[in-house]
Amino acid sequence: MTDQTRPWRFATRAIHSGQEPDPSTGSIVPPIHQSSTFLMHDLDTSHGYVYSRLGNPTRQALEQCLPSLEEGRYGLAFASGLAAETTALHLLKQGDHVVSAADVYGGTYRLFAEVLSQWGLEFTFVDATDLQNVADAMRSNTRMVWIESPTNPMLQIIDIAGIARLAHAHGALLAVDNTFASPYFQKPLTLGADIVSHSTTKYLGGHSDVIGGALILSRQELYDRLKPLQSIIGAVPGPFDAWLVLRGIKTLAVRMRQHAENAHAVARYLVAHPKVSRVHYPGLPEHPQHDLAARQMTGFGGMVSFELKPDLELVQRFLRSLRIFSMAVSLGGVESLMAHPATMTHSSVPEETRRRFGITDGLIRCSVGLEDKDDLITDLEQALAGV
Ligand code: P1T
Repeated sequence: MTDQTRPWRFATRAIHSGQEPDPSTGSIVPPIHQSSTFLMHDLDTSHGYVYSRLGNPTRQALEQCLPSLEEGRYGLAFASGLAAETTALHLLKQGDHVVSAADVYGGTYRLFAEVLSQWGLEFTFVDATDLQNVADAMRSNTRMVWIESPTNPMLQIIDIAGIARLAHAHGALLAVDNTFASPYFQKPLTLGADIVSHSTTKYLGGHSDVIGGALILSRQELYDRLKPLQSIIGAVPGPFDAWLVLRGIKTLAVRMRQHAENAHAVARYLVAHPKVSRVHYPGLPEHPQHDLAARQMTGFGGMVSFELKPDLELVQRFLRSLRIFSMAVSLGGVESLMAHPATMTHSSVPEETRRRFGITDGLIRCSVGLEDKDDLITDLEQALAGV
């Protein structure tokens, strides 16, 4: 289907792409088609809707909107970010090798290292901020490189275009988890990535009220392989969840601008605080990949990690004394959250690997929400005063 919204800019596409008024009722908002099955008019299952695992009109509205955000051509929605990842990895077969960035969401690490490796895929985890590490890990059977940028939780920036060249020179696909940046600030397909993955649970949904995932592609050949996998594996979102993600996307542009502005203010405050030993935010000039971030992103996002004394009792006291920030995993919602990666999001990563990549007991990850930034800083001030 041709996308009439193509010539429009990001914020306009986010509101209108795939979301034309409903032709049968005029409803401005796409209806929630809460039906598992659809009336068939003949024995031909190749057109129209048949069964909601295969396709559903609300999910299709989301699947049309997603590629318009990422400047791709095809979108597939899933029941979670990990469902999207699992489906993408089914492009590979037993004996294939994947080079993965080591600094990825703990659940991704676990899916690769504990589950898919049992099914005959081989994984090498590297510090992908240095392209040489990726080059050294490539083998004749390497079929995919998997990265995040910015990474979870260290906020490292990985050179997407550089890794795309490397992967393609070896005949491998590059998949980029674009959850942290969101398509508002970064479009990996335009930098050479083959697959973009999202946990739509985060910035796309934006309100901490839905679990979802997505894959976005430019090439038809990949879509033709992944579209059947989506329905064969069956990890699809229900219509209401697809609708919630679509509703979140409508305000993505304004939310991301404010997330980034608030995160910048929080990062600058933390840098100057004597009890904070390090701050990881790609928008700070002292961030080791600040220049790369400025080149491949159009803004630095809403996530900030920082380090207190590596003392679990002190960290817990700090987290519990916050009044606006909630101690919780996940990110990308309107409300500010703080997580402790070593015991929460990355507890499944072996301790030795965690330490090697800087996930100390003092590391705190902060999803800066849309509250007034002065209130957020006042909250940090009072909590830091108590530790
Ligand atoms: O939770 P789910 O929707 O399945 O998404 C998994 C996922 C994938 N990629 C990234 C970069 C993520 O951060 C996540 C989920 N992360 C958290 C729940 C968290 O607190 O980091």
